[in-house]
Amino acid sequence: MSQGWIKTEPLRAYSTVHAVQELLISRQVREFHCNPRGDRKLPAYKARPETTQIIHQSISPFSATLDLNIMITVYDMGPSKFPQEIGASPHVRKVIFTLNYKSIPYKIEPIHFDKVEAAAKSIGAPPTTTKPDGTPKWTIPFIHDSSTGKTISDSLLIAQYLDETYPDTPRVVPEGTRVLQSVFVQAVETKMYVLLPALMGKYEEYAPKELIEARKKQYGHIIAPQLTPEQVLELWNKTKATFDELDASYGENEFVTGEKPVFADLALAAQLSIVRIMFGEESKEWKVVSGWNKGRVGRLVEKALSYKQV
Ligand SMILES: N[C@@H](CCC(=O)N[C@@H](CS)C(=O)NCC(=O)O)C(=O)O
Repeated sequence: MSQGWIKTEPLRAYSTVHAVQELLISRQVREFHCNPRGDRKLPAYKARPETTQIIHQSISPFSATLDLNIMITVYDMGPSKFPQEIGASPHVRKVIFTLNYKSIPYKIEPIHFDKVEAAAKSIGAPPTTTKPDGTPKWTIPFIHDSSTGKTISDSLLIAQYLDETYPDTPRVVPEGTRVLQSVFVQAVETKMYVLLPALMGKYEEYAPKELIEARKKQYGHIIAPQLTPEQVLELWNKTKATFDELDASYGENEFVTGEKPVFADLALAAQLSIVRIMFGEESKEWKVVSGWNKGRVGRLVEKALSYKQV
């Protein structure tokens, strides 16, 4: 998803009332997110450190946030249009599932699509790829870890950094598996892109406008303006077939490298959990997807979701 296109639509203008309303909503979202069962005492809101203040002033109306002495800040594309989700990027979910699996506390900062580069530069996050003209390109996710002062970009590199920095947590990029995991994750993403035209309608309800516009520019050539029900069904069947093909490679293993999940498993869960988030747990779409790969997809997403944010 990261290749090829740069969006520079101006940030929408917020009236004061609108900004305050959004800020309140964002606080509710954060409270829900940080304290879903109401069993954690929430400290008072507090101004953020100087650098982050600058990001916030230039990026979004979120100018206040909770300070839970959390060391890791995860930057996500957002805000999502679903009140229960702060950000909207499946790539970021790979990091969130990894942090939850490792029981490492974190907070999420949503960034407007057209401010990713500015935000990344202002905290020193390295670029992850290049634009068609050869200049550097920044993508979400990147994280900042205040305990080490480090800023890391790219979900797999973030996972590896977390393994190395927090060695007492379960390892997700075991020695010698990074390249293979990277190829697996790219393969899963390629399989999912086949379904993209069938998901676009729902995606528009979920993701921020700027991101939708960007994806339309990026994938306009494959997103047919009007799909017939037969064409939609064909896309679903094709995608199911390519995920079912994966099953044979697992042998007796439940997970990619054996009995415990690694980054590749969490990344697969992250990509496919988007269907559950967008359509709902009870939807026919999620029921179908959770059966893919001999039911492994459903089990994997359940497992990934069972690791809660600490
Ligand atoms: N391999 C990267 C992919 C990251 C990626 O593609 N992120 C998207 C998030 S939706 C992005 O930031 N795209 C920016 C753009 O397309 O301009 C990772 O896993 O971190």
